[in-house]
Amino acid sequence: MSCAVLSIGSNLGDRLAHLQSVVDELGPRVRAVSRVYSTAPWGGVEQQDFLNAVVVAEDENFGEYDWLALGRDLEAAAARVRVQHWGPRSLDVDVVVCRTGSGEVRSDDPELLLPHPRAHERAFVLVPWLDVEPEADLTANGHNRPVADWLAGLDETERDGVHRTELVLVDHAPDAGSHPRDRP
Ligand code: PH2
Ligand code: MG
Ligand code: MG
Repeated sequence: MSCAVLSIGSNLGDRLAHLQSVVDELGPRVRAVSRVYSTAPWGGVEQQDFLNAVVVAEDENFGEYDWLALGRDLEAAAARVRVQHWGPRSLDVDVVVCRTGSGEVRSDDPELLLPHPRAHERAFVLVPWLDVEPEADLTANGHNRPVADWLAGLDETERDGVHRTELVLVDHAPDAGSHPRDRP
């Protein structure tokens, strides 16, 4: 059994549809879905704004590499439909943290670094994550801190680039009504 916090983003083509494809494919594994945020591009490459969200998912039979593989399959599916040439991402699915019965997974594999080594620097990950897990914490640079504290420590400009939208990802899971985002 494992539970993954997934950061999903798109800045090419039908951005919302690309994000929705992740929620659709995860199906009953979805535990919570954040709101959708419009976010300024992070990392210095001039490109279109992204839509970003965070999904928490659980699967009895999944380990961390299964989440990685699923993410890559979804990225490939979105790219096949939308991307004509090199450029911004039609869909990016990143595993931020993965929790199992024996605790949070640490991984030094360059293919799957866990926890995600840049998550604590990215308001486009931290803000939607707090929607669905307000009490979450995250280890970075050897420090375990509440996600809210990592966010508070970021430059104002970084936080100001993240805007909540009215867009909603539709979760078809049977208990979708009990998700935090659906509460008044
Ligand atoms: N993903 C990147 C690079 N920069 N910026 C934002 N705002 N959102 C992203 O998802 C993103 C990015 C490559 O993974
Ligand atoms: Mg990424
Ligand atoms: Mg990625």
